[in-house]
Amino acid sequence: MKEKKTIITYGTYDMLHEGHMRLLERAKALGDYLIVGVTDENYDRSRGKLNVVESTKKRVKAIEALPFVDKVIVETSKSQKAEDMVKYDVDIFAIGDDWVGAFDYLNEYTHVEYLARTEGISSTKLRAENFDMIKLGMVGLGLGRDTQAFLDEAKFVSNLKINRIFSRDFLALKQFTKKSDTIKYGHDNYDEFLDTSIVAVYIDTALEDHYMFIKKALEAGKHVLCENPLALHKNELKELLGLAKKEKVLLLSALKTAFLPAFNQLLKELDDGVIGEVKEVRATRTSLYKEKDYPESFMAQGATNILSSYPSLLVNKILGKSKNITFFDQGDEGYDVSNLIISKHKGGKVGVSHVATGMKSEGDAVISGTDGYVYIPSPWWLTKKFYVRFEDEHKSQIFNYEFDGCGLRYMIAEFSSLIQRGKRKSKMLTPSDMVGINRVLLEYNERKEKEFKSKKED
Ligand code: C2G
Repeated sequence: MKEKKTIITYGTYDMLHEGHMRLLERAKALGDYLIVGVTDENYDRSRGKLNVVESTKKRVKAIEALPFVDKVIVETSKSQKAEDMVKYDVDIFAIGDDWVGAFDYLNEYTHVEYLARTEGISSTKLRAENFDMIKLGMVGLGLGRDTQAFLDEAKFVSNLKINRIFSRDFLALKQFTKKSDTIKYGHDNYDEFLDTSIVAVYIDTALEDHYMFIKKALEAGKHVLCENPLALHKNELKELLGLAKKEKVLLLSALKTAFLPAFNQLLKELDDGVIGEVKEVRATRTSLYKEKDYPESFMAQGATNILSSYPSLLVNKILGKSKNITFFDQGDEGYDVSNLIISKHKGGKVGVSHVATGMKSEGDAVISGTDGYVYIPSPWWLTKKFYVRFEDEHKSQIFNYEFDGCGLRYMIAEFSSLIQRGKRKSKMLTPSDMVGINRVLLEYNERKEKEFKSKKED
């Protein structure tokens, strides 16, 4: 006979409330020793909980402070529960009855008990009561990305309302607002649009207009989420980030990959040394825009301007800022249709980014380390799964973070959550990350310009 009966339960416990506490008290009453697993941010996001406002640290602290809790652990993946049952020799797994049936598989390891949930209170309700609704306006009618996809994904983010759109194209605007079930107000005057009650904008226009649209929005005190690249010329991004700081608003680059659960897990694993010391990062992104319905002017921005932010994100996040960059470009109509970008980083580490709009290639990524490598299958920028492989193939691991939709919801959730929490920087994509990523295409544009000038002089 065991001396003490161990109970375990799990949850997010965002904005700890009476419903949580009552459940924990009753769980403890089932035995002698209560272990509480608090879900971490990344796991929550991967299981669709996008709107959690408190950090893992804060939530763990709140649970630790409860007198009836004996031990707090952090839950990082779906498979952890079964492992914990064995590890802690658990007698009872207790959880609210909103989960009835979902954890029956754990009966193989322990006794599963569903406890009645407290009616009338929830974190969702508290968040709605405690945080203002964020009104967001869209700028541009889906040039680089489908406007409707953004709206569909935004529905998964709470406390966010999108009901206005700006476009210079009056006819397209009229057609869009007529059809849309959410956006009823169309503006063809940007100043008037900024003068409304919106607090934030999402910009998706022709690349050369990003800088001007961002600048005006920041000056009007609006938070900005903008498609890539944020700026095409030297010093512009730094100026915009300085302006955002001065206006105390958020400026975030819409690099959706940076906010995906699998991508963040990958960075964590690399930081923990899963493949030893990283020596090289290779990533490819190609897209034949000509086969889609894109205007010539968009194509004329060239492969580097249109696409390099994605591989640069991977390279910069893992290897840090680039020290010197070599470009091997191809193109014949004044802009590049392919560019192999090789960058050198601290410690002699190498980044290899390949972008193309005029040829097709495998869009995968490989990160090589002293002990092994990570392989992210195509399309790596929609990171769902990655493989960690070693010389000894038996040691290989697969990390799987499948997600629904096109992945935009994680980015939109981060943007809106930062605004709600009064934060002006994202840890997932810092201002310095944004500057490092932008630098690659700025260098390329600068060199092209010099080349062009010297040719003219000849
Ligand atoms: N709960 C409750 N009454 C409420 C709200 C929540 O009894 N009004 C319970 C839930 O049933 C759950 C616990 O409090 O047992 C934590 O709830 P959440 O923070 O919402 O976490 P949840 O998503 O249910 O975590 O691994 C995570 C768990 O599988 C589930």
